[in-house]
Amino acid sequence: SDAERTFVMVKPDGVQRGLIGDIVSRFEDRGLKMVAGKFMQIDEELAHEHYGEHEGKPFFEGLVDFITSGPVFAMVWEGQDATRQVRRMMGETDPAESAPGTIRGDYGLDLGRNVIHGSDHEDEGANEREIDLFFDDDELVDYERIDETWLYE
Ligand code: YYY
Ligand code: MG
Repeated sequence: SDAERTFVMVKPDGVQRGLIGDIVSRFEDRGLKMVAGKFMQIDEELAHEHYGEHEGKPFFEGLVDFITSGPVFAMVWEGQDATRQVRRMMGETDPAESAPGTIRGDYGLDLGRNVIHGSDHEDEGANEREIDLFFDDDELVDYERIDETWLYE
């Protein structure tokens, strides 16, 4: 398998609403492997770096206020085609446009409160950039899941 790593984060609304466990379970059940996880508070500087591509847009200040408003659960997930598969499981950016069965489609109604972040698979290298921004190298753990030989041909 061509294993790939992607950055995922339960946003402050997801944490406050008690959705961490469910979201982690969805990725675990899919066969993805968690290789890093950190419960943390994002400060203003990290928020600006993480969402730098959106600086200047009308929703930017609200987005920074929201993402710094409470704890988040940052993770790195590994697996075949992980970045794209996580985005598919998340749904669309707007929960109102997200299919039921997706995370945003099951748990959100409002664009500005969409529960989860995942690296953009259409933005080359976004996954590695975001992993580096949130985690030190020694926070990423190499190990095998017992079901790995059954998950991949
Ligand atoms: O990658 P993704 O989170 O799906 O969407 P982005 O276009 O990168 O926007 C980041 C974040 O900003 C989005 O999750 C919600 C918020 N946002 C917003 O509040 N209003 C918009 N018109 C667009 C995005
Ligand atoms: Mg994005």
